[in-house]
Amino acid sequence: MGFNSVLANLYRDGRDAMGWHSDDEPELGPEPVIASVSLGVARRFVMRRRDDPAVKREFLLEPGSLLVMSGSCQRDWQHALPRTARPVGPRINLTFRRIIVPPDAA
Ligand SMILES: O=C(O)CCC(=O)C(=O)O
Repeated sequence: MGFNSVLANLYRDGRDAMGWHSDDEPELGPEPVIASVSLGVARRFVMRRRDDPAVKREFLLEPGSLLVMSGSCQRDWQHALPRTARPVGPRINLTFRRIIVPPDAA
């Protein structure tokens, strides 16, 4: 089972950001594998547990990095790409996913 779609996000500068969310849309299935490739400037990527938002993890997503989220990650964690006041250039993020088409929609 490979990926069959990719979502591209452009962050023009540090004012562009992504709020807290999980990639838990029904069309992704119960335990989606999300492969996230970062290009451009490095930006902070933060995660927090849904059942205890005080539990956080933080990663610096460098250009060329690959972050894979799988298993219960989307069910148990939210993630975000915070704004930054630092003067930073553009960043592009590509997230590869598998969209599962429900049988009655085929
Ligand atoms: O830009 C990123 O690294 C995060 C993107 C993201 O959260 C998403 O596409 O769901």
